Amino acid sequence: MAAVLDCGAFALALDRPRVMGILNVTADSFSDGGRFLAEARAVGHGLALASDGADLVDVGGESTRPGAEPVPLEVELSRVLPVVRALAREGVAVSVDTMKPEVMRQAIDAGCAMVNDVNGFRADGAVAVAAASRVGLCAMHMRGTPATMQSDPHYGDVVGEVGGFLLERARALEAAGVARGRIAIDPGFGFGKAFAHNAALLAGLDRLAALGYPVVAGLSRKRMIGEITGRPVGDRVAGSIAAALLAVQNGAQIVRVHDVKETVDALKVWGALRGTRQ
Ligand code: HH2
Repeated sequence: MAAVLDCGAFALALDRPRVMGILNVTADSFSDGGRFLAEARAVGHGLALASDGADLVDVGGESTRPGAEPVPLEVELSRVLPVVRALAREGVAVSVDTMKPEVMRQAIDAGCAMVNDVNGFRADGAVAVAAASRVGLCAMHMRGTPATMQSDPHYGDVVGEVGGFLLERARALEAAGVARGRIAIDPGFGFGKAFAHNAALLAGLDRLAALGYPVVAGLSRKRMIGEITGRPVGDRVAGSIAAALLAVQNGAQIVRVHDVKETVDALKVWGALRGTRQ
């Protein structure tokens, strides 16, 4: 497996777990205030995530929560591009969370370091845009669409099926000319998965890592954490950190989180003390 994830202008060394900080530029996150205020707040938050230790800042302009409705192209572009440009100018490694090839293309022109596609580069033209670029690529597994994905998902061997899908997507990218060292894979916790499926995927991350691509895991504040702790979304930091540590222990190289500072500290302690004996 590559010791480095090639993200164009950035080389992400995978000698220790890396943290992708989440920056949502969605209507619900920044509904109050005008567009300038929303942009300024988004950029400020992105810079704060980077100074808290995020190796990548993942900018998303379309919510993919279960039941979420798609956002029109122009709206997504107007939310995402100014933020990508401003953060890239400050030297932040920006990842763009989008399913739309046109958003990918313009975000790449604006200086992003990675494209993170929850749809696994399945949209028409997505693989071609990825192949024409030099940025890092995260291909995620999702069953169905955000509007429908949580209606009674079924799998036989969830780890095998998700792994098969991710390998097929990675090979589709490589067949189009993408170097293997630019590709990361993500099982997509909560995307068309019931609790038991998420739990099996977390336990089986080593099988996904064995496919030979760095594994990204996004469990932060998700419903699964709420189901275990009984806590609302705003009160899931400790639960999310426990899940991030388990993900890393089981084979993930990059964790996608809201609470960067806390997760970075937890990973430092885990990294320094694991394996030590009395
Ligand atoms: N989860 C969400 C969005 N993007 N990307 C990757 N690679 N892995 C994930 O698990 C993942 C993702 C969830 O999105 P949403 O529900 O919109 O909320 P948030 O972005 O705050 O996590």
